[in-house]
Amino acid sequence: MPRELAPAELAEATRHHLVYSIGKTPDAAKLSDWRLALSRAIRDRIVDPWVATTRHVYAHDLKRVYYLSMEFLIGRLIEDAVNNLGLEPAAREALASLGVDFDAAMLDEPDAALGNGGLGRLAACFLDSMSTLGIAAHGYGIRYDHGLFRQSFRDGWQIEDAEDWLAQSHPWEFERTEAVWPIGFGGEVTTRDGRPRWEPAETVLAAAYDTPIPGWQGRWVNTLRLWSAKPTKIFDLEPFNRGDYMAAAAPAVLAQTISRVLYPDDTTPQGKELRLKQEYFFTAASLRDLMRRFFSDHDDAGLLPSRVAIQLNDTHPAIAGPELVRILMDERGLGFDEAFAIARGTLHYTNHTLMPEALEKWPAELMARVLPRHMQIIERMDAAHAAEMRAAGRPRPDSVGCIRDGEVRMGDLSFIAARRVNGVSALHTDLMRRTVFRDLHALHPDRIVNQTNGVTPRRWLRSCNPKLSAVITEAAGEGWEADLDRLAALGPLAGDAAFRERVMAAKQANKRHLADWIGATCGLTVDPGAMFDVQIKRIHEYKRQLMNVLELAALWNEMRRDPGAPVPPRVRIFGGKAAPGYAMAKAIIKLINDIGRTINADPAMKGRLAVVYPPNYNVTMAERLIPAADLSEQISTAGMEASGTGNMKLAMNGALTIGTMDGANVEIHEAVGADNIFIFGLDAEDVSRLRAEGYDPGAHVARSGRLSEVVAQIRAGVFSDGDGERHRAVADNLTGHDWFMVAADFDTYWDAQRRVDAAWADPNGWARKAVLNIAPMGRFSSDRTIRGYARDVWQVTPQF
Ligand code: 26W
Repeated sequence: MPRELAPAELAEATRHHLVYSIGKTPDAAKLSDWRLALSRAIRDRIVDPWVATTRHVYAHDLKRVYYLSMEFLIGRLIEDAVNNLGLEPAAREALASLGVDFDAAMLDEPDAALGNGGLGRLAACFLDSMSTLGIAAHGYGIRYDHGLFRQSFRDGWQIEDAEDWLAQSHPWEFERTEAVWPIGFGGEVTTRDGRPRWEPAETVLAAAYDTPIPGWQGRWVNTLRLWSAKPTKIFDLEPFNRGDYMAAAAPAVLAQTISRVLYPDDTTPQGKELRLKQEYFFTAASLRDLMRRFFSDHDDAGLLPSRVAIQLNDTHPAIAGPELVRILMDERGLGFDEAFAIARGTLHYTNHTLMPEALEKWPAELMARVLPRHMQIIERMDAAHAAEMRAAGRPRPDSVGCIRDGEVRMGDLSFIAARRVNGVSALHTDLMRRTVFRDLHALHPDRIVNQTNGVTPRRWLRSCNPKLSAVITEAAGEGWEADLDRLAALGPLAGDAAFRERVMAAKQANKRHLADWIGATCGLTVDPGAMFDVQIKRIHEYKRQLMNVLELAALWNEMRRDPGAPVPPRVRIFGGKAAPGYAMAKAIIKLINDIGRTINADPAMKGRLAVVYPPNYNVTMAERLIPAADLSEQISTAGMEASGTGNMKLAMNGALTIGTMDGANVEIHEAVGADNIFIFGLDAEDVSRLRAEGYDPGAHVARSGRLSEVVAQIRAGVFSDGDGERHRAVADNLTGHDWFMVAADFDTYWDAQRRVDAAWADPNGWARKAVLNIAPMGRFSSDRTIRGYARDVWQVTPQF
């Protein structure tokens, strides 16, 4: 732990950076100048332990972990740094002495939105845990100029605008001009002295930017290295002299396009060439970089599996298999079998979704055109695997193979090139073995293991919910942030009224704070005494925001029909973005905003029912909403949400869950007990059985009076100024197709919500359940998850 820092010292360091790093005098400084200056002062405190960590790893030749991910949904870094270094009180006092509001300064930093949702945020939580546990790890990704788009609503429709996190300088990164790698594309494969030789047609440079990742208490600092694309030739003078300025700039623009923007899809790959180039660009640069580091103090490539573990965050970096084999064969002169064996000893693959449309498949002709040598190697790896299985007397069924119907299947490629393959919740891993990877699992029965997701309690409890954290420290003592199983100490206190009072007082204070923010930003007055019912996640049909809003409309009908009905006041809060090309998800957003507007405009609902949908849900908004949530909506079609991580964050902050037996909800149910969660609906078996038997959504709608009433209202334009056409697509899909079984689960969902109402009517009982949701959450810390990866996948020993 860096030595204590007095507020005055930090104030002086901040003032120094304001003048000498930012170039501003205190009287002229704006909030962002002070925020940048403080960031520099804090960063100075991170560099020493960073250097010490790097030296320690080299000195002890620790096995290294490389986490390759197209996405790192980091959010703001300033609060992480301040909290992990234990500098929050000092920083708050230091800024106050300089006349600057600490909270405002913290919120002034733009989110690094370098991810879409669950997969990207998980990668960020893992970075925090790997540093906290003292694992020698690097994160490798892309330094997008523009992260996930900024969402706004125009008349209830989602509008996307480019995000611009680098508009101001990013104070936490260091440009590494010495770490620049040429990355080739296209061209052809020739033979030189008997060995294949790839001659790329175009080359871009991958330039490294390092961000230090301090763990809890700053004892260990790992590196996140993000690659930015640069042109080999910055500027073409010849066309410029001819006045053809576009041609002069074109090469640079083209090269930089590779790291220009994050693809905003979190399910259906667009299959665009640029996306494949992005995947190869960062994967190849990362492999070059880690191989240089390996060979800087090892010379036997055969040692790689024992000194390096590479984790592929889904199939997006799957080209790492062929690239590693290429480098070992074509550049280090190894034979194919040895190269392939080394790759299979070093690579590990995590699957995050079973959605068929989300499994990446690249047209073989595109792969052969963009990466001709890799296409050759993929064919060789595939053939070698088939031969190996034949030799083992377990010939591969036709369903298995990296290349099929003219497509390269990145899931199968990742599986055959990996030592371990893991799912992200017990149910998901089980379904992997029984569905998408059934045949590969039969061939390699010990390769698939489970590593249930987790979240970092530093950001998602300590930092975003200081009020509840103080109550937890009273009960569990100091240090629970890095030993979350200590939350168990709260269990016995669930029966202690005074303790419950303190937990709910923290919740109430967070709700009042959020109500003020909703008032200021959405212009809506909400009652902090009402139940805050929250569904925050990407908009997707399988996550069933539609079922949520249909139940809401049915509740509105009920409350109007029977004003005396014992329905406690609720504020239903939505947050989430839809992929720009996902029409049905965007239609669902419009329906939510239309139904919300209708309910909020109904005088009979004042103080009884309100709908809030703040635009541009992101990490910082999650940190604002989660501490104030009473009810957590985890209502996906069973078998479709691989894990979920928002469910863990909300339960950790004392929200009760209403949900299906899907993903990690199953393990949350196990942890909190059936009395402290509201489970409903079909489970994964039921869903596949109903699908097999033939599912008739229309019949289900007809059988539900409440649902058919709402569908009729939608068709009649009740929520759309009488325009029955506006939401026709949603209504038709629901009654005609309903792949995600909203109609089948609607009535049990309604009943579960009424069970929630009954529980809410007993504040002591609710408080007790809230405490019994927090207490067992230790197992959902990403520290537990990373300890699992270290033991079962990477075979590394955490230092702490
Ligand atoms: C190529 C387009 C694309 C991009 C991202 C396809 C799929 C993805 C991700 C795998 C989608 C994703 O974020 N999956 C989520 O991963 C979380 C972390 O493991 C899980 O908790 C969620 O259940 C899962 O939906």
